[in-house]
Amino acid sequence: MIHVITSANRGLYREELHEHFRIRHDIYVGERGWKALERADGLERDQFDTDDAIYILGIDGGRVVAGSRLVPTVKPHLLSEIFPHLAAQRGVPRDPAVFEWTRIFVIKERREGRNSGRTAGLVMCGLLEFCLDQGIEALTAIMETWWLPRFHDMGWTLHPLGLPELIDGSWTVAVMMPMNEATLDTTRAFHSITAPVLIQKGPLRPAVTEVLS
Ligand code: A1S
Repeated sequence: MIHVITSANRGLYREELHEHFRIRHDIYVGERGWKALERADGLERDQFDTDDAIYILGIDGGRVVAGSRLVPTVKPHLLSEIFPHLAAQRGVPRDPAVFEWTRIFVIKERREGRNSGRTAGLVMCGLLEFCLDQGIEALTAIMETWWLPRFHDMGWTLHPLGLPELIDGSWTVAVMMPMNEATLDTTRAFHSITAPVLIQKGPLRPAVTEVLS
């Protein structure tokens, strides 16, 4: 199932969070070859893995199988600090109801291809459920353009924030994606998911109101 981890319930998930940073290093540094993220401790963490970061993790039988990160756009985030030029046309959104989505992964054994992708689909449904529950109205993301048909097939709306650029050999674009019930419905239908998938254990931290204070 899909679990949400914030600074409020992090104590319940110490091992899983550590495992997730280790898997991120394996995948982003080892598999994807993003050497700028390499760290001697073998844990991929950057300056945006702060107390404000929210993690949506797929955990199966105590094992982390998938993950994603949300960061409030009113705080420093990847688009505002590193890639603002990708939002040259519409500007970098900074809004308490808009979060930046980064670091989606599925471990290799659970990858299933674009037309099924059930584990990835569970993460996306969990993410949508969390956003709707917390009043998060949209996500921003920086993505390689191969994602575009995939989101189109799932019925998502994507608003480009600027023109695509070639980054490390991949065409990359920044987008804003509204989060709403219709998108949750079409994403569930695409992945044949019929019920809520998100588990919220322990104290909850209201995502939107918290960053306002
Ligand atoms: C963060 C972006 C934001 C959204 C947050 O038609 P198909 O079935 O062949 O399509 C496949 C692949 O071709 C395509 N695909 C995956 N990785 C690709 C790549 N590096 N370049 C070009 N195309 C790529 O996506 C379809 C499905 O891929 P999959 O791996 O078989 O299955 P699954 O289960 O849907 O998992 C997709 C993800 C992206 C989660 C998985 O491949 C993964 O964890 N990759 C490593 C982490 C990663 O690159 N994350 C994106 C960070 S940008």
